[in-house]
Amino acid sequence: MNLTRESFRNDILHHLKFTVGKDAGHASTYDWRLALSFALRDRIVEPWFASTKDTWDHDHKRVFYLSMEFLIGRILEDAAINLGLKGIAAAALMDLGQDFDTLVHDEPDAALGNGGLGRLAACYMESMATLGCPGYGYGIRYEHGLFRQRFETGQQVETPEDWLNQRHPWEFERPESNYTVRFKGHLEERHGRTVWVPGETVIATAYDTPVIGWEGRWANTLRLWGAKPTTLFDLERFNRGDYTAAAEPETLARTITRVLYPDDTTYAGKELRLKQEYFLTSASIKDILRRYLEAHDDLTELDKHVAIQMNDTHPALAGPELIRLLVDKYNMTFERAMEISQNVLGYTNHTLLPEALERWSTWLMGTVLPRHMQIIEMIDAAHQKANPARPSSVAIVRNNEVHMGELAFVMSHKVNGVSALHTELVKSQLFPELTKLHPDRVVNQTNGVTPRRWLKLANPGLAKLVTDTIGGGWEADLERLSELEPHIADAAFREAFMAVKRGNKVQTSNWMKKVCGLNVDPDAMFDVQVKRIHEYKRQLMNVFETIAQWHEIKKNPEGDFVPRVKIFGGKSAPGYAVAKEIVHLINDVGRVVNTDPDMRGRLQVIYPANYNVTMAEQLIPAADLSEQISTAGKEASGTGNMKLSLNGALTIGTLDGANVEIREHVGPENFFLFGLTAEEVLTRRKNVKHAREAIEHSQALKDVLQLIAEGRFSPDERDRYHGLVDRTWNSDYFMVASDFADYQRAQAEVDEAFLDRDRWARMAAINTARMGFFSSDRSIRGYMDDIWGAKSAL
Ligand code: CR1
Repeated sequence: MNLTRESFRNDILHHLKFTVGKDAGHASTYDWRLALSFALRDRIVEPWFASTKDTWDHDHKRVFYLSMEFLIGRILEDAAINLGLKGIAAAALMDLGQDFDTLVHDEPDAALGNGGLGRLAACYMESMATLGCPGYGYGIRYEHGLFRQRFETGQQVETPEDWLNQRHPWEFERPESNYTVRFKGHLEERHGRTVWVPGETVIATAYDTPVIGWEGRWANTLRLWGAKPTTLFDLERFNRGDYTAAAEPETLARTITRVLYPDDTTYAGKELRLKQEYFLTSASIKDILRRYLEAHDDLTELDKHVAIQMNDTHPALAGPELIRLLVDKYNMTFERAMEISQNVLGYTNHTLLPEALERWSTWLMGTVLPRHMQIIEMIDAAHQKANPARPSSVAIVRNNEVHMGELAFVMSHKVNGVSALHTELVKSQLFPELTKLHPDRVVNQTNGVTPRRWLKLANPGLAKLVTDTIGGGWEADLERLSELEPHIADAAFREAFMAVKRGNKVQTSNWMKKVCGLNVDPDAMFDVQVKRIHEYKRQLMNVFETIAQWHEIKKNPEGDFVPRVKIFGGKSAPGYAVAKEIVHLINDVGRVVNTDPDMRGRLQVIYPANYNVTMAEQLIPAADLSEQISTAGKEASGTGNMKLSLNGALTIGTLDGANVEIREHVGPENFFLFGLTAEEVLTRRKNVKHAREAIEHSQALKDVLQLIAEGRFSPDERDRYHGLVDRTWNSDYFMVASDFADYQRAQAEVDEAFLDRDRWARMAAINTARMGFFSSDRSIRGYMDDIWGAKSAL
């Protein structure tokens, strides 16, 4: 179908009239945005059908990615770019008196995730479509995504996110695709079989969003489950006038998909969360088997045609659920069912933090999912029997708890970590005993990010420079960025590279003026730390360094300082008091710094509220310095680190997660390394006085803690941070004190490098040129080859 500016204009007008129900004279930005989205969506439908048909016709192996989170962000521009229609769409809109960018900015983020884990799932969906890997994402259609963050007197306040209050133009509701999901009740033995008589049921209904790959050559489906009651309402009670009781079934169902749990680092043990996890898993597994049985009849061959990936342990009930269906519904023996399930399943581990590893009390599991509790015990017993050497300390069920990590490990043929270092730690620290029993099971797949969104869309200036320099095609072959390298010797190229960066910084300065009301100098160094607020990520160390810098300038107001804008972005989990205190401190320090005339042209702190995917697209292309400063051994991979480096920011970072590999790729001379290694952290922690000794050694840090303790940043409540200062002196589990001096040393090197504009330009350009490895296309190829046994259909 030949698409022109004129025909696309007509498509938009058609949808405005017939789908949105507005005429051009009375249409709002929202109406136009919907019309544009529908017109673009039409263009996805053909390749989407074609991909589905191709998969059926050729019986391609399908990959199913089960994830409690998909942090997609906006869809419109991404779809336009992948379809190659951004130019035509913008031109057609111009004819209609509308502005493409304005419509793009009207779209709310689909914020169905917390942070890296959810955003990784979104990048992987896009890469699978780009590579023609036949696949489906399965998730939950949360009514409310991640909360909105506001600051009130510097403190985080959460309000509900409401993306579904508007029409969501990208999805197709599939009321015919629904499954009953059961909870609670009891088990009965009937004719030698176990029968689960449920106590509660809800219906999972599918909502499909097509995911279009680069150049529209292939499209996959993201299937999100919504919950509906099995009986609409209790008519008898309604007629009696008891309206609340009458609505009970509806309330029960809607509660399940009401909200995304806003924490990615702690395990809460809440019944509702377990129900959500089972809801996702059960509906998805049933859907997978239904689709399989439409074309095959031998369930023992499932692994030849199906691969299921569990994104962390959240969908780890996939193992017991698959076994349950194979045994209870399809009459297979337990042993056979377990073997088949293991061949089909894979498990990605995303964290070593003990507080994030899911465990459920056997009581809760037995109450909510009685049949699954039984099957889990059978899995555990079978695994123990097959591996007599297995110590009881790694049993799936121990101390009256079901350990989801061990369950996922045992039920998978492959377990993967998300960076080289993390994978080694998964083997040596998290699952040492299980790795001994199954030495080939744990493999590495270093994370990646999609260059379509994180370069082409987010940084059009740099994308254009890349294309002008090495030609097109890098979008789907990111290793080609290395062809930039010879051009870096050329002064004109470096100029152009820096001009793009400056343009992005000017644009971001204007944006900051709008959202924070502050004038920011685009020639200052943009020093960026954007990610969830967590102690292990050590935003606190960054604030301490900011205070130290402020103090330096105060002591020497006539001195020469490299001007810096400290930019923070990120949300704290609502119940995470220590992280909220850090949020408060950043804002408190910001207020003092930003109103101090001595800081003018030298130091600023910017912390725009409500960091999300869209804000990341704004900030990352404007960054000069990328802060990747987690306590070594704690950040499984990181993906923001990749996005920033890809966009020409230099990293100051520890040897943690994927930083290690980024540094190897960009070269140690183009990376500001500091800090203890993962091993050194463990040794140092044995010294109970590690913090005290480090503070005694650093006058700067001592001063910082003194200033905070005196209430210099909280004059309205001088003792506000006494607890924080006290913890830093006396416990400091995340080693802020121990790494501080070396961090300051590295920051001084950053300043020096930044002063030499040309040297900085080389280093920044080299970062971009050497980031080809970190494309999520490379990651997905790794999964396809090493874990899924899936082939590209293209
Ligand atoms: C990790 O903390 C990693 C992402 C994606 C996070 C981060 O380092 O980049 O996963 N883990 O792999 C997580 O959210 C629940 O665990």
